[in-house]
Amino acid sequence: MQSLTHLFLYKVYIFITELEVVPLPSPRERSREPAESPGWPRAAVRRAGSPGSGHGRAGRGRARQRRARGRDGTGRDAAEPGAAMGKLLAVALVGIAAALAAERLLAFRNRLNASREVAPVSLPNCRLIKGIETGSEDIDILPNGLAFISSGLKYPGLMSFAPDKPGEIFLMDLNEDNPRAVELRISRGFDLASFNPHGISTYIDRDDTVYLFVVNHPHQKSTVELFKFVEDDNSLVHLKTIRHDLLTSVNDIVAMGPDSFYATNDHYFTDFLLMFLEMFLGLTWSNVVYYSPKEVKEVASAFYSANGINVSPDRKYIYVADVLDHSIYVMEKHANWSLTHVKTLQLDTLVDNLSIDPRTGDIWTGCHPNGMKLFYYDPENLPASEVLRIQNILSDEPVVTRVYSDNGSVLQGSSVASIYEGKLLIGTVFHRALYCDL
Ligand SMILES: [Ca+2]
Ligand SMILES: [Ca+2]
Repeated sequence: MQSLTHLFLYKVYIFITELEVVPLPSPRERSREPAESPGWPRAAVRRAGSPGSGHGRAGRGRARQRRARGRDGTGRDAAEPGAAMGKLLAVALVGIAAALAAERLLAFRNRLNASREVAPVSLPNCRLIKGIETGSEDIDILPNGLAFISSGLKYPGLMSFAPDKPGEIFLMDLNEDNPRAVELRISRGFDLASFNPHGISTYIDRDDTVYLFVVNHPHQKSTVELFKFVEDDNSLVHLKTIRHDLLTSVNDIVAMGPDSFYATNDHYFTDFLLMFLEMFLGLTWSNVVYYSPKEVKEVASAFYSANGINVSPDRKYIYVADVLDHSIYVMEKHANWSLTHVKTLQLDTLVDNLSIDPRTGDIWTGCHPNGMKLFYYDPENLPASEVLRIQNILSDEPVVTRVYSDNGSVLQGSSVASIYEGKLLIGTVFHRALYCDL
């Protein structure tokens, strides 16, 4: 909390220091320049560099010239009452800004669920997966029990235990008694050094080809990498990199075909400070985009931060987690790929990725009970983990069950939970992965 307050105060300080009192020219000044001593009859407070303020550095130069014209030969201010008025206005504006900022800070803390602590819920026979130490942000399990795991995410503002190591995709065969995580080999022709995998999704084509879609953040950009999975070889063949102006800050995807998908943009901005400001101010500028080689369009908008996305087993509904709204949106999918809002399920936790039980249609989700602990990592106050199961989300009374919860002593920052044959695999943003019996 202390570091957040410091960051906030720093931003208020920067905001205030960049405010500039720019005098408006007097009628006399406007009519015949240069004026001898026009004084400062009125003052306008503008954001330095903002449109209309004279465009940054050049504008500041002109402002200085105007001030110089406002002084008489002795260097004294020609109109001190005007200057005092300007200062009063500036102080008033700073006061208003501080009050608004305090209100925003409170709302921001609520969106992060900053005061929530979790009571533990345990499961039998849980064990940490050997070899996964630096995250397992997303997991997708094929109907035959092969689980893909994305690992090693580096995301602005979030912890990473191996910031200089490229990310990896692991495979686990959940049919084995003691499944191991095996790193998949990735074909050449792809820049592995900058591989930074985030959300993933699989698609099985009619000819049984398995495609793996991976959200990637090379050099803090967003791309979607399309791979073909070669099981005999434990490898991924890179097919193509998808970039688009509408895919700017992608968090997760759900495949709709061999080269089409829905994607969530978790923020409007991509610059870290602007992302922070977007979250802090509570802007709802995050969206969902449909992508195919023929058409790319926004299909849902006005999220605080759209995160996990998945599809119902009958493929009629798309589920979207809004992590900062603590909710899951149910959207109906139409023939032209547009989405319409059906309902919203409100929860008391920051919902990350969504997995679907193909048999029952239940939603399984990895959640962050307290986002403050996730964003401001403190080894003395670890980010917790929480897994929810949501049954009958389309009914009037969906059933929400807390299946697993831990204060971070075992598992930190759970982001995904997927099931297969009575087993639960839980992944995390930057920590380990846990495998439990249900
Ligand atoms: Ca996913
Ligand atoms: Ca996610």
